[in-house]
Amino acid sequence: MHLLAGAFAALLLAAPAAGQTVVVTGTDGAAVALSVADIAALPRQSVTLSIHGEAHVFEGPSLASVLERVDAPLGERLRGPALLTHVTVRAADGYGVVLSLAEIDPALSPTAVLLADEVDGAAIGLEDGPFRLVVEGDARPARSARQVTAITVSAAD
Ligand SMILES: Nc1nc2c(c(=O)[nH]1)N[C@H]1C(S)=C(S)[C@@H](COP(=O)(O)O)O[C@H]1N2
Ligand SMILES: [Mo]
Repeated sequence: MHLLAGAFAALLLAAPAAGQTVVVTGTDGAAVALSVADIAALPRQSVTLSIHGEAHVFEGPSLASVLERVDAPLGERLRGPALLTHVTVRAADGYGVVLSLAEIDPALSPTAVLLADEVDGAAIGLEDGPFRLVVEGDARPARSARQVTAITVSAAD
């Protein structure tokens, strides 16, 4: 019994890293499920964010580079009605955060927005990750959604 429980626990601890994905959906409704490896392969940046008075260094791809995978209207295309485009980030516990695409686009906004997969030099554990939203400069980390499971890009109604 203990052996079985141990084996089961080992399976639970070992399996998730490979199985976890974040589902990213574009304005046309087309969705792509990105794995931990897919996210790790994108160009990386780091951002320091203070959580409960402690500074943490988060690392991962810019959210913009993740949204490029579903052809979000970034850069020169982010003008006119496209400025109404918004991005909904959903977490495993139902938590959610909305950002405008303009505040995510490094061509418009100087503050980085990351889909972090590392904190303080190690992979973000499954209690908080594997993916966590990090908005540079936020004084209170309320938008730093833990356990991000889905990201949806929506055009104006
Ligand atoms: N998924 C999820 N992420 C979340 C929250 C939450 O309730 N669920 N709370 C937010 C708030 S209000 C804060 S202050 C920080 C707290 O970060 P911590 O849980 O690492 O201390 O997480 C943010 N991210
Ligand atoms: Mo909070």
